[in-house]
Amino acid sequence: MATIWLRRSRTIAQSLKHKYGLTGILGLEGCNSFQNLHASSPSSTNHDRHLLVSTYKYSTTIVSDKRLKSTVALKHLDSTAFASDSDDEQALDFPGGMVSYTSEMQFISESQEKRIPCYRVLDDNGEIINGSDLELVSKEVAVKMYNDMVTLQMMDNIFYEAQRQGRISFYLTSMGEEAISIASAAALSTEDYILPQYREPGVLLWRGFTIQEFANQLFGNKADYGKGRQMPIHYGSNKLNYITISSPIATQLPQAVGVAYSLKMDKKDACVVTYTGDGGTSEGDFHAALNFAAVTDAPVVFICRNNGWAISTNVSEQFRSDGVVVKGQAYGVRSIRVDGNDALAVYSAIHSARKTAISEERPVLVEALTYRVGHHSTSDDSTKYRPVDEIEYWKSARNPVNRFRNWVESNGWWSDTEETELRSSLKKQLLQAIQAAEKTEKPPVSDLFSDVYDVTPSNLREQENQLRETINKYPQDYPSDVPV
Ligand SMILES: Cc1ncc(C[n+]2csc(CCOP(=O)(O)OP(=O)(O)O)c2C)c(N)n1
Ligand SMILES: [Mg+2]
Repeated sequence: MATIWLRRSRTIAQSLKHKYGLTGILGLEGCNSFQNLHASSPSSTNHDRHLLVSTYKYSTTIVSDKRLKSTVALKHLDSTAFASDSDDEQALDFPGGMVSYTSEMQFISESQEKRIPCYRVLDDNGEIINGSDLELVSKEVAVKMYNDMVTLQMMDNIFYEAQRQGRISFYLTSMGEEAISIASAAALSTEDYILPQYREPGVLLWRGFTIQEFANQLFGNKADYGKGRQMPIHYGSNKLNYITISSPIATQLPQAVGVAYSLKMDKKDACVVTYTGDGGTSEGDFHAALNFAAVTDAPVVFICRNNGWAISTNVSEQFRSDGVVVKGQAYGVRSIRVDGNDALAVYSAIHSARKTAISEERPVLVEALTYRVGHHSTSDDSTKYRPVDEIEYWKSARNPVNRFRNWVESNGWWSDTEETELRSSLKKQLLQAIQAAEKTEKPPVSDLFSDVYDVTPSNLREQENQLRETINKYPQDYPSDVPV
């Protein structure tokens, strides 16, 4: 098989040589498999080898001419970095870049001596640490950030209670992680696309999704953009460039790279921001996404909310590496570790990451250290697998909302009176939104069968008729508020 193929290649090489009259002009990137195949052939000669390499060079030239400019790698490993610490004068001219030799047999250590530090700007009391490298936040932005954090807290308390009362079937809070979603959203443009996991409703809130819109989705009523077909908390908004949440963990990550790549091809002044939890980084999709983003130079910011837990799995069982941040470098992705409970640090880091993603056309990985103060969801009781003291410590001593409030207050931008007014107004709005959402009609049964096919296929029409017949026959077993 290999011999036939080699003969064919030789013929092609000869005809190309005849046609173009020159031997390879490009480098040898990517030719190792070609050479390996050739080397394994017993009948190969030096002449064949030369010819094959030439063939490869011709075809690369032709293919790369046709390639879209946006697929051409702009950045390579620093070619000056390879020989700096080697006494061997020879070096390996390897596809993808030069590699120096060493006669010292040294395995790369599985860990660094010191853990990667965590960037923060506000100390535990909410005071700016002298000499901090930060992006300034105006009064208007800071007050909105704080307002939205409190709104998220209140939404979580009241919607969580609504689930406990059996009014909605499921809920999931952002408790303890309010700073990550709100501060990152504040640092972005609304033109940037969001591909969330599920603990980032704060981004929607920042972009103007109303309390009523949240309630409509949770109650799956007629006003819900998903027409009640998604489970509660799977929000989405076309208008706000927020791609609908889906439960299979980490699927949003490679999708985000695709979206980012398309923004780059369209030369948009925007990036994609995608979120994952620490648990999400154990999915293959996380690794595929980082690599895919690196090689396509896609303008995407990966934000990992490392909150210590993936339901009952602690991070110490999740990975042996120094968290998530170190994984970026292995894929050639610039990375930073941030204190996820310091809103100003998150804001500054994301502001800078966005700039890098767009102006340098490259991905960035941000690991935000935080803690999931709430249960995983309403289907979980986290006191079964973690100490209550640990939860309490993060809820009070490391609370991101209180810490940010201290800073906003110290600037004279917030007061106790404003706090009381905000909380009581939010409570009213939330209760009204729940009542209105509850009263709004449910989407009709026919909506279960629409929006997938342009023309509904006959098997689906049959199923729809069957469902109607069954509901009419056993009405007591079906919700009475769904129009049949
Ligand atoms: C592919 C897949 N596997 C398993 C699950 C079940 N599951 C839902 S959430 C979750 C934990 C995710 O943890 P993490 O990514 O750390 O996010 P967090 O809940 O801590 O915000 C798991 C295992 C799922 N939804 N999808
Ligand atoms: Mg987690």
